[in-house]
Amino acid sequence: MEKTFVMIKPDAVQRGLIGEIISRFERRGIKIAAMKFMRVPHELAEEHYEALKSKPFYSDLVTYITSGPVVAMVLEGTNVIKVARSTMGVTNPADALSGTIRADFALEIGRNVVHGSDSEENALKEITLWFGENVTDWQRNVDKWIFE
Ligand code: DAT
Ligand code: MG
Repeated sequence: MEKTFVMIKPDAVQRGLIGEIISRFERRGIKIAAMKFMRVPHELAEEHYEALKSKPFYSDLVTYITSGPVVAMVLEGTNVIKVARSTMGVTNPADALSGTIRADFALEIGRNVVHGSDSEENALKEITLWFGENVTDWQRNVDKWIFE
């Protein structure tokens, strides 16, 4: 079963959207494998967004992500990397499809409320960076009604 790293960003936490966002993943059938509420240390933010270091918006991005607590999660399910991102919507909320998290709760690219890993390689990297070995392997009783 595939796993991905998802983060509820500081704007969503401040706006009281944690429950709403987690509900959307839960209702879709996605399983939670790890979760923590935390302030992001500067070095962790820099490492997380290392691939974007040369971008003009990089320092704003690091400031944003360290500006308040976040909820970091590992989610699990069939094709969950792709499915979590489609539940979130595209990067710029202005272009996101109605019904996605970013379209329903955000307006601007620099306040787009959630993060989700974009590939198997990055999912593995981000899960290790944020959680190390602290990911819970468990069976849900409803799994047989969600996974074929
Ligand atoms: P995503 O978060 O959809 O995977 P990304 O990895 O390309 O998008 O970028 C990471 C974050 O950086 C994104 O959520 C918001 C910010 N960002 C991306 N492109 C941007 C841009 N052109 N201007 C400002 N912020 C941007
Ligand atoms: Mg990305």
